[in-house]
Amino acid sequence: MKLYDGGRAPNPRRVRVFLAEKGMSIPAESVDIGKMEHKSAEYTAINPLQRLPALVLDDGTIITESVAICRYIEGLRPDPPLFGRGAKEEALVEMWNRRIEIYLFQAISFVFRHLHPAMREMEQQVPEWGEANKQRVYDFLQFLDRELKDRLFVAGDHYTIADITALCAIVRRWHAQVSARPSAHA
Ligand SMILES: N[C@@H](CCC(=O)N[C@@H](CS)C(=O)NCC(=O)O)C(=O)O
Repeated sequence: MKLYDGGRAPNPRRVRVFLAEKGMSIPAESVDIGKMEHKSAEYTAINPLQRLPALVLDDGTIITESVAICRYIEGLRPDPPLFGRGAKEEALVEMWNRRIEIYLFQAISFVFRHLHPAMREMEQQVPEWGEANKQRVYDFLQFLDRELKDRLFVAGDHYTIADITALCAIVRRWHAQVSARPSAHA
C-alpha cells in the first residue's frame, strides 16, 4: 500500500490525522503541490483529476477522495470507530462530516483559492466569489459554536472524522489573524 501525500494541504492532512488516530502508518510519497508535481504525467496516471491524496493498494486499486481513503482505513482497523457505530451514530457522523465539508471546508477553500496570491497559478481566481464565501464561513462558525455548547465533539460525544474535517478546514494562519483582531474578544 502506498499513500500519495500532499504536505501542508488540508485534504492529505485529513488522512494523516485519521491514520494517527488509528495508530497506523502507511508508506507515503510526498507530492509537492507548490511545485505542481500533482500535474506531472506520473501522478496524473494515478489520479487523472490531479488532486491529492491518493491511496494505491497492493493489487493496484487506486482510491482517491480523502473520505473514501479514510473509510478504507476504518475497514482495516475499526477501532477506534471514527465513522460512528450503529445506524443512528453513523448517520449523524455522515451528516456532520458533510455539513463541515460543504459549509466550512469548501467555503474556506474558496476564500483561500480565490483570494490568495499564492493560488493564482492553481485557480482561475474570481475574487468576488472568494469575498462572498467569507461571510458564509463566519455564519457557519457561529452556528457550529452554538451547536458545540451542548456536546464535546462535532458529531456527538466521541471524536470522529467530522472533527478531523473541521480541524483541517481551519487555516491556522487565517485563524491566528482573525483571532488577533480586537473584535474577536467581543
Ligand atoms: N475531494 C477531494 C479533494 C482533493 C483536493 O482538492 N486536494 C487538494 C489539496 S487539499 C489538491 O490536490 N489541490 C491541487 C489543485 O487544486 O490543483 C478529497 O476529499 O480528497
